[in-house]
This record gives sequence, structure tokens and C-alpha cells, in this order.
Amino acid sequence: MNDASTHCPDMGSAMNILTNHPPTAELQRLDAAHHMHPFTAGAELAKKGARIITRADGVTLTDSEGRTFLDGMAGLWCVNIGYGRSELAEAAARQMRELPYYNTFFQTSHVPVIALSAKLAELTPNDLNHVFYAGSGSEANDTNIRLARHYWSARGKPQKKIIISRKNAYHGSTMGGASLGGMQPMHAQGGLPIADIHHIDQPDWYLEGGEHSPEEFGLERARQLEQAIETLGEDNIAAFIAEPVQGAGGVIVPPETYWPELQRICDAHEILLIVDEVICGFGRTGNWFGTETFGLRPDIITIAKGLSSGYAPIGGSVVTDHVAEVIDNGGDFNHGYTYSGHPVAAAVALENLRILQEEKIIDRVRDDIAPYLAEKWGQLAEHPLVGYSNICGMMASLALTPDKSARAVFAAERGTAGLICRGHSFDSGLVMRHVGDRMVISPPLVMTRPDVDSLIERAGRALDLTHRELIDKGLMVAA
Ligand code: PXG
Repeated sequence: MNDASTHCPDMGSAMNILTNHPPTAELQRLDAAHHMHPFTAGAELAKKGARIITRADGVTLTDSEGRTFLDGMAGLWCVNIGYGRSELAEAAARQMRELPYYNTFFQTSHVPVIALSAKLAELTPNDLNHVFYAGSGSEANDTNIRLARHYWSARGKPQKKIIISRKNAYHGSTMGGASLGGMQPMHAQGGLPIADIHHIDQPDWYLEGGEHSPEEFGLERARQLEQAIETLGEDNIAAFIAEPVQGAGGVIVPPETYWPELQRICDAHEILLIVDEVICGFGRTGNWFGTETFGLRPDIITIAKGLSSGYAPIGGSVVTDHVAEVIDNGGDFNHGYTYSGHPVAAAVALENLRILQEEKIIDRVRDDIAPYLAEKWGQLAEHPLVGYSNICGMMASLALTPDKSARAVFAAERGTAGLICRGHSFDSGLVMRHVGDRMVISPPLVMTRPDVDSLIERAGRALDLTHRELIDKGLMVAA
């Protein structure tokens, strides 16, 4: 389109606008005119103007007005090693000069993808030794649908197609990923889920546990898988998929009884277990993979995000020796992406893994910084506005409540209190996300103890301000 009024005067040179960008208002105008944001009501954002992040270092973001924020979300659950690691920039530049792109389709390969695959085989648990690459977690989960169904076809059981997932799970935004996910507002747009995806209930004890103890509730929710297998028929089921800890669902750490029972059910039945490690992988839970934290034996894991610490888009499916053998002997697997195993993304991921490993970042999470965060985060649960806190490694949530004694939810529309708290959090210099009326964090793994202190102090201030605003607006009312 040629409407000159919406064009930036410096658009002639891409470098110009990046290195010497126009003032915030002009950037916001261009953003509103030409950029469609994910999970956003565009017209509302256009009125307010987007917050424009211009740079970041360590655990701190800077916006176009020079304000700084402690990044309590590691970008979008992904910048595990923190911002500003020039080694990754150098790895990308080196690889761009050497071989910026080549595909892995027609019996070709390249050095970065080979090196990364061997490294992942070493780092992932058990015999998860074979990687199929994607550009993102969503794409990788689409791959998983096709892998799981093709696996059973190759074993002579093409009718085993159904994949069981959970309500309030998040597995991505592609048609396949969003179908696996159990987010009702996503399903409502575009006729999802696709065929042969079935959802059981989630293990959210705080909101759904009723009078059950967490232990009873965990067993009850896990056993829904067994009931679904009985109802749908084992001969029709390809796989069960779940995150070790639901991230985007609100950092829901399941009761201790939940995963052992699910693993028992998967072992007792002929179905594949797909563990979505997109958030939990690469140190988030205090081990390399959530699979280790919860003692799981998956057939396939999904990886993305922390694989490159978000410095380059890359995801993948890692499968066991057995699954790979069946797929490899099943003829052509008619699936792949232009950017499967992209050399620059692979080189960046490899460098990220080197840093995580050599700097013992995950050991430090497990032995020092996650326990420290847990201690401090637990103190926030004392706040009058907080009904419950959840934490696993470096991911945590607080459930806001109008009545601490009763696990009560607000009478106001779900998410009202959460949104207010997110605003106060930003204003207090902390990026904290809200999922409904839960506040969640997932900070960079490289946080220091003073960073944690600062996060807690700012989160506490946001809670105080939110509490005051909710009282003033008459919103401290239980449903
Ligand atoms: N699986 C899980 C468990 C995820 O958290 C995906 C798959 C999809 O990955 P990609 O790379 O395609 O986005 C995710 C992504 C949020 C939020 O608001 C969470 C995600 C993505 C965007 C927003 O919490 N997780």
C-alpha cells in the first residue's frame, strides 16, 4: 500500500530505522498501522500504543523511553541464559558467513545440525537420541501429531490416531498445536480442535480440587487418562501429551501423586507418552528437563524456547531409539520445514547449550537460586491478596483471591484482578505475566540473589497497589 502518511521517513534504509529509530510516538503509530500482534485486540492496543522494548542486558529490559524493567518472564519463558551474551551473536555471525542456509531434505546435512543433534542426544535423558527439527514449539508439536500417527501406521495399526491432551494445556498456535492445547478461547476461533484430539481435565488443585486433598485430586485427575483409554479404546489411541508443569496455563505444579500415576497408566497401555518440554526444558525446573524432575519416561519430547534461549527461532521433537527405528523403517516420513535444522539457529543453540553446561547454570538453579526464590516467593503467599503459591525451579505463580481463607475466586470477570496487578507490576519495574487471576514468573536462570530480592520487592509492591485498587473499586468480593 502507498499511503505515505503511515510510512516512516527513514524506511529507505533498514539499518537507519534500527540504529537511529524515530521517537516512541512515531514507532507506536507505525506499529499500530502495520503490525498485527499475537493474542492482542489490535484496535485497543492501537489506542494505547505498544510498549517498545529497545534493548536488554542480563535480566534487565530497556524501553524506548529509557525505562528499565526486571524481566520476570525471561522474554516469553525462553531467555534462560539472560540477555546480551555476545558469544551467541558471534556464533550467528560466524555461521551466516560460513553457510547461512542449507536444507536437510534431500539426503544432505550440515555441520551445525549434526553437532547440535549429537549434543542433544547427550543432554536429553534415557535413550532420547534422535531429533526432528522445527522452527518453533508449535511446529514441533505438529510434527509430534504426525510422528505419533505415522509411528502406529508403520507398526500396522493405522487406526491408532487419537491424541489425548488436557484442558487448559498450551501446546502452540498452529492448527495442530492449538488443537492439542486445551484453551477454549483458541478453539472458539477457527473451528478447532482438528479431528481425533481428546481432552481430559487438568490437575489444578487450587481452582478445581474442591474438597479433595491435593493427593486424592492428583490421582483422580491422572486416572481420567485411564478412563479415556477405556472409553475411546486403546486400539484408537496414539499418544498422550502433557507438560510436566503447565506454564501458560498458569504455572500449575501438579500434586505429587499425579505424574507417577500417569506414567503407570502410560506403561500399562500401548500408547506413546509425549512430554512437552518447551517451557520446562533446558533448566527451568532445576534439571535439564522436566522429565527428570518428575521421573518420566517419554517416547517423544518437544523442545524450543530455552534450546536457544530465544536468541534464534528453533524447536524440535526428540524421540527414543525405538520410535526412531520404527519411523526410519517406515518409508519416507512425508514431513519437514524449510527451516528444519536451520544452520544459524543450530549454531546459536549449540553455543547456548555450551554456556548452560560449562557455566553450570542448571546446577546453580537447582542448588542455590531456585531454593532461594522458593523461600522468598513463599513469603509473598502471606500477602492478604494471595490465596496460594506454586513454584517449581524457576517458574512460579500466585493465585490472587478476595478471601484468603476460602480459596475464593473474584466475583469480577476472570482476569480483572490479574490485569490490574500486571499494570502495577510494570509500573513497579517488573515484567510479571497474568493468567486469569494468577500472577506468574519465569525469570532468566542466571538471576542472582540480589535480582531475586529485587523481583520479590517489586512483586510485593505490585500486590500492595493492586490490593488497594481492588478495595477502592469494591472488587474484593468473592463469587
Ligand atoms: N508448548 C508449550 C508448552 C509452550 O509453552 C509452545 C508449545 C509453542 O511454542 P512456540 O515456539 O510455537 O510459541 C509453547 C509456547 C504465554 C505464552 O503467554 C506461552 C507460549 C507462547 C506464547 C505465549 O504464556 N508458549
